[in-house]
Amino acid sequence: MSASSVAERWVDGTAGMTRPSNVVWCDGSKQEYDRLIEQMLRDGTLLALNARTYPNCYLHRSHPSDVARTEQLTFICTRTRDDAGPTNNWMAPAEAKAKAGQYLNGAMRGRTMYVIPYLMGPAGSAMSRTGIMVTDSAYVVASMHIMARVGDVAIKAMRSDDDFIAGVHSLGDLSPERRLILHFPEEKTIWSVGSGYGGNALLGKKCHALRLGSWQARQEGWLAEHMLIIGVEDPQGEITYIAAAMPSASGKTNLAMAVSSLPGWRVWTVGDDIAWIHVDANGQLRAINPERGFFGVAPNTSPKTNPNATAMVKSNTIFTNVALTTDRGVWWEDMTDTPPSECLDWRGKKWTPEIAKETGARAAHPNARFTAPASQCPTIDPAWEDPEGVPISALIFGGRRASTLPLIYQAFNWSSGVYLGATMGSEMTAAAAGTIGKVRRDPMAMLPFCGYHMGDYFRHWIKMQRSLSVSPRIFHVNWFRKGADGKFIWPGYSENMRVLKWIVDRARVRAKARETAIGWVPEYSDMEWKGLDFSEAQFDELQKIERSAWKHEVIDHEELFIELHDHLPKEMVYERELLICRL
Ligand code: OXD
Ligand code: MN
Repeated sequence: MSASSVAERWVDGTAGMTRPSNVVWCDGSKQEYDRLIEQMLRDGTLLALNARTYPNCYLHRSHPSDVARTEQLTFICTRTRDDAGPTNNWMAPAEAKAKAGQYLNGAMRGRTMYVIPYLMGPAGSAMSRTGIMVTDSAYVVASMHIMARVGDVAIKAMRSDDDFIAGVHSLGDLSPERRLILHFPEEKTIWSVGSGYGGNALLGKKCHALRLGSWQARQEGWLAEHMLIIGVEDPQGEITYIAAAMPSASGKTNLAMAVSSLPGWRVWTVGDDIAWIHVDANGQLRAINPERGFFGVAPNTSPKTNPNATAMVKSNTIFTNVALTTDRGVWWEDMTDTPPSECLDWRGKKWTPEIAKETGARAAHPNARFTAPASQCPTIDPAWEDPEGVPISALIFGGRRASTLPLIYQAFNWSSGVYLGATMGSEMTAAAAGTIGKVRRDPMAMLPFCGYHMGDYFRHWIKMQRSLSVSPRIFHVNWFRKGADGKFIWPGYSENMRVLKWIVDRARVRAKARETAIGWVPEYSDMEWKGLDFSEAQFDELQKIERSAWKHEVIDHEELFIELHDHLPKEMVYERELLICRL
């Protein structure tokens, strides 16, 4: 493989800093993947699963202190603090490089440095972008093979010699004390040291496709979003594409692969985590999924909650921090109704239901993951790799809210939709005492992923409408509203199809709605109820808009707006004032 001279010079310079014993350029081939797997089976990085029940599947156990993204160690290193904004951790570029340089200097001694040219997005798409990352982790290389398009395809997609995001990754010594995830948007560079966890180490994903992606998107006039993409097919066979943003661990993968409870309706999967959205020559939004695989949360994935993901991970999958059953299969909490009588937990220790009862020990880590090729998803959309992307007709924002937010409402227009996305929030689940139930504002589910000032990000969203000839309809969903009895009112999962149907019908201007203070809502009779016993009274409880609660809600929005003060677009202030007037 030949890379551009800029890339080669950068790789040489990085090797000069990290001092690997050898440098290997990856070609993305199956032979390369197989060699890496064999090597990791030999050195114990991977365990082979049952070749009959889980062909070509492997288990990786991470360092116990390296199991999730570490937001407190993640920085945006712009020249000025103001460009990173108040919602990001910021470090000056020189200080960041000096600090991480200490951990990276000589970090690859005795190790191989793999150079991975990768393409985010389908081959041949003008929306796709190249990255070149180096890493000393074979697990990262194998995972990148699944999650991105690796090799020549990435080099060929470069529009110029320096048209790539440069990523340096080293496991370092895996100590959280010497871990840093650094983004230098002005230099199109990422440095990540001290973690092998997907969100920190697979640099194409959160670091490139969202943090640097959002920076590039703003410069180039597109959107890099923390959104799933689905195609909803109606009984006439017409597909309406929707992108949806929900905070991490709120069921995005389940929605991306939803099974419909409505006959004749079905969901096609384009992506489960990230959408790159451009405006085409006709002023229509079109989206690609920059990824090639799914890095999903295993716990709570079951034949009941997500039969498609369950089928998808039966082959060619790398599992991380799940439990190992006695027949070399995998298990995690809620995967089956009955737990195995014995297995090895995510750290390799004996686990039984009795031990769990006594000590509270979990079999799988709560953030245990599967890494599987998207092509194996039974509902993968035939157009998921279309270089032109898919046309987006609706956007959904969703939070996890026990009260106040109805199951579904539609924003009045683009700017009220941007306001709705900008102010979305979720109740924190397992946080420290006193904070449970507190709403964390997570604008467009991008709080940990926006690579620049959040106020400028809202401004960019508002501005996008100027280039649109058709504005997609914007909706908010909340599957998690609870009744007076403390139980979820809405059954969720496959029944969410009823909500998707109303959204599609609204986008196609064939469903009715009622105007309220916060937006358009369906009446009971506007929804399809066949096959579900759900009364009008239950629906009213689910859809109730309490003015007093909403007044508090709007007061709460102000906290974020004050934080963003001089960068906040005036449209957001107007939208808030309009909402106050209507309430
Ligand atoms: C993810 C996340 O892993 O959002 O997708 O944290
Ligand atoms: Mn995510």
